[in-house]
Amino acid sequence: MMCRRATWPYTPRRKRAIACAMNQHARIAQQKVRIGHTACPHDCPSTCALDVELLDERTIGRVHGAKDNSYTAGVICAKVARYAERVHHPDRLLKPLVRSGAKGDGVWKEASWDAALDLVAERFIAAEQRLGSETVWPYYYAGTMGLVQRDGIDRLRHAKKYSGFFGTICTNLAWTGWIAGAGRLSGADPRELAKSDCVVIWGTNAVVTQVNVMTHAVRARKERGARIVVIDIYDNATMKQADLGLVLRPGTDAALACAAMHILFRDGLADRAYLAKYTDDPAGLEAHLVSKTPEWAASITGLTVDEIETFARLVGTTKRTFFRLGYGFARQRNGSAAMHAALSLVAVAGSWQHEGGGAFHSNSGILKFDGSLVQGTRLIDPGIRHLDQSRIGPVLVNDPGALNGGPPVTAMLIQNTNPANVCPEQRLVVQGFKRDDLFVCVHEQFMTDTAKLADVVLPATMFLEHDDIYKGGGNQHVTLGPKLIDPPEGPRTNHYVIEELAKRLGVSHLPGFGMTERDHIEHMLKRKGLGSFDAFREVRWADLQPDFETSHFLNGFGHPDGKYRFKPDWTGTPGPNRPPKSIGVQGDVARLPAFPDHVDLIELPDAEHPYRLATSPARSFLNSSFSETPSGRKREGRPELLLHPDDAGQLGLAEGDRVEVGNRRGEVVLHARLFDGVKRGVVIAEGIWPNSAHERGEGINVLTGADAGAPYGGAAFHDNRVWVRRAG
Ligand SMILES: Nc1nc2c(c(=O)[nH]1)N[C@H]1C(S)=C(S)[C@@H](COP(=O)(O)OP(=O)(O)OC[C@H]3O[C@@H](n4cnc5c(=O)[nH]c(N)nc54)[C@H](O)[C@@H]3O)O[C@H]1N2
Ligand SMILES: Nc1nc2c(c(=O)[nH]1)N[C@H]1C(S)=C(S)[C@@H](COP(=O)(O)OP(=O)(O)OC[C@H]3O[C@@H](n4cnc5c(=O)[nH]c(N)nc54)[C@H](O)[C@@H]3O)O[C@H]1N2
Ligand code: SF4
Ligand SMILES: [Mo]
Repeated sequence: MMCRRATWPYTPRRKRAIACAMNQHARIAQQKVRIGHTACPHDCPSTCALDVELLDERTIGRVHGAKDNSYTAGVICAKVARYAERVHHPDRLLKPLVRSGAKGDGVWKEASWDAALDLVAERFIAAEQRLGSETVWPYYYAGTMGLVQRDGIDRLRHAKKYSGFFGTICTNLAWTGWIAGAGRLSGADPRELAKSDCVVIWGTNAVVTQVNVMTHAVRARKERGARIVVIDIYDNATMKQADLGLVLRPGTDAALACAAMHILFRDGLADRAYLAKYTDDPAGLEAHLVSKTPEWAASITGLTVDEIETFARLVGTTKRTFFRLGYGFARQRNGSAAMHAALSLVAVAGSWQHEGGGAFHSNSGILKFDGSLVQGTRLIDPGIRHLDQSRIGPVLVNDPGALNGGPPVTAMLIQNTNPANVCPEQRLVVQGFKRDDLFVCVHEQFMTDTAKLADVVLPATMFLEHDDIYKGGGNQHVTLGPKLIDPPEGPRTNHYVIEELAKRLGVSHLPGFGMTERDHIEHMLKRKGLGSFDAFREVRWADLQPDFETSHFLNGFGHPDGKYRFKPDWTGTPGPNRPPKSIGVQGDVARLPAFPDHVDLIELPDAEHPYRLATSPARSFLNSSFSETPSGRKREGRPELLLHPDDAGQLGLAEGDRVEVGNRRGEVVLHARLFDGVKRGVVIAEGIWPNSAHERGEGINVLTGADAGAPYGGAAFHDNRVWVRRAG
């Protein structure tokens, strides 16, 4: 049969179908409904505990935040509250599809599950026979954060010695900077935000990306009169809530941090007793900072000296200052150094000693589960080459450097991610996916940009339809997500696909295979001392926050000597994001600063590219997800470029004009939105729209670079030099 092609815009028929489903839910919701308990599976630091209205065995109503979860506190984002739009969407994939035209043509033949899986296994075996096991590259990310459905693909790749996956796209620049200083990826209890007197929200658009941060921050303001500071590159939704909003130039946060530390030392506000006890070289730092004056930082950041002085005095005189450090400001080529500099300010102020003070970025380091069975970690062959997730473009066009000495990739299984849309250097990614000698199987919920380029598409269940367990990144809970409704006829779980392929590929006898989702969850819970699946279902979640001393590093930071490092070992610090041997340290490590400092390791504007572009998140989308739901699409409107009115004037652009944004990697057409909450020379494109929502069918990531950030890799999504001009 001929299947659907691109689905934009919504046809009247689809709109009617969705409206009809929503009305039905509204009607039924009037009656008393059952509530199911689960966790949000999406790639969002909040990992909210959810109460879901269950209308019948197959249908949900509204989704609510669990009121009795101390982090979620009853609040979730609008996009998940309306999850009925997504789970009951008429465009969900329901049948395995096999390509029957040219790649990307949108002509498919339906297949049975068995036939589709047989075909995938056959092609994987043939590829392996031709070029060895490393020619197969399983590729996945965090579309679901469930430990079983997300990580099971690892078990298959380890068992089969397929190419390794170095997952860099999101966390590497940020985590590396944090761990370089603190030695461990954990921090003050994020609920302590509510007990602070000053909350610094740094490089995260929390209102949009992790709304629960605001719940606790606003509580501090209401109950204690706390001041909220927001540091970003534009006056975004979070800054609108701030008492002090600092709009700086992208990639200059380290300069602000250094000047603030300079002021604390200068004015006797540095906590010298704390520094002597807990840090590696406070005297060296102080000497280094002598030249890092507010005037120096003002010229780099574009902030006024007054703004810098005000900020420094506020954090230096408010003991309970809580720094909530986000990912966004680290998505620059100097992002690891920026994260480290911001964290160093926390140490100089001595904020860690106080309840409601200190800093938080991620709890990944405290929420470890035993991956021996689900990920098959015992099956790892250390000799297998790894490939960098963010460098999929260069990998797929056979760039020898990106292939790390191994064979070209000729077969892929993709779950929980949409690389043809979200990865940098999109032109290379798409060109690679179109290679005739590459076989790609995509397991998906929707016909994404990546699925459209596949050879086989398998329909996937959604989180409400399968069992899993979730750990928070931005909170301290591990939360159960049991199956609450039956899936429609057709979609199957990631776990099913991995198990079925394992059988066909001859590895199903190895440890970790042959277990159910529940078996895996129960194994992990038991190893962690959290009891059985059924017992955990009753309690719903566990709070794994370590005690105050540990959380605030008062019994030592994570390095062997227990000290915070102002002088990081940029290439020798261990951590979860350290590159495997076959990849090694990345980027211009020689330019990383010995002490916290600003380094111009960013795409500086030049004559051809006078503007700096950031690709910040949109409120109603979550990465590449939710662009399919009608309310999300409606709220976001169309792909736009925020630019300063004076820049627009100079370029002869008016509100709504078509504008071309480009660089050596490509060009994209957007619509101009004049906005004075951004520095001149900086432009913002919010949201990763589907490629098909753009004029030429190419998305914003045509403009972003796949060169790995220093020292441990990562994609600098907000660090792009571009030209901006009226579109022809
Ligand atoms: N609604 C929504 N929620 C999301 C997502 C989404 O796409 N949409 N994505 C999810 C994912 S995967 C993640 S990792 C998290 C990320 O969430 P965040 O930690 O919030 O990180 P980002 O979304 O990358 O960017 C946050 C902010 O950093 C700003 N920024 C960019 N460059 C700089 C800089 O140099 N300095 C400073 N100070 N600020 C800068 C951006 O303009 C943006 O306002 O959010 C998750 N939640
Ligand atoms: N320009 C620009 N690009 C960016 C960013 C940016 O800020 N700017 N942010 C980057 C970041 S931080 C990240 S994390 C990446 C994320 O990019 P993606 O990994 O693409 O993000 P998601 O939207 O979370 O999930 C992808 C897919 O997983 C599918 N999925 C969800 N659950 C399941 C499941 O149970 N089974 C299967 N088989 N599929 C499932 C969804 O349908 C969705 O299509 O994007 C990066 N790209
Ligand atoms: S805020 Fe994040 S974790 Fe919470 S419901 Fe929304 S997407 Fe899910
Ligand atoms: Mo992310």
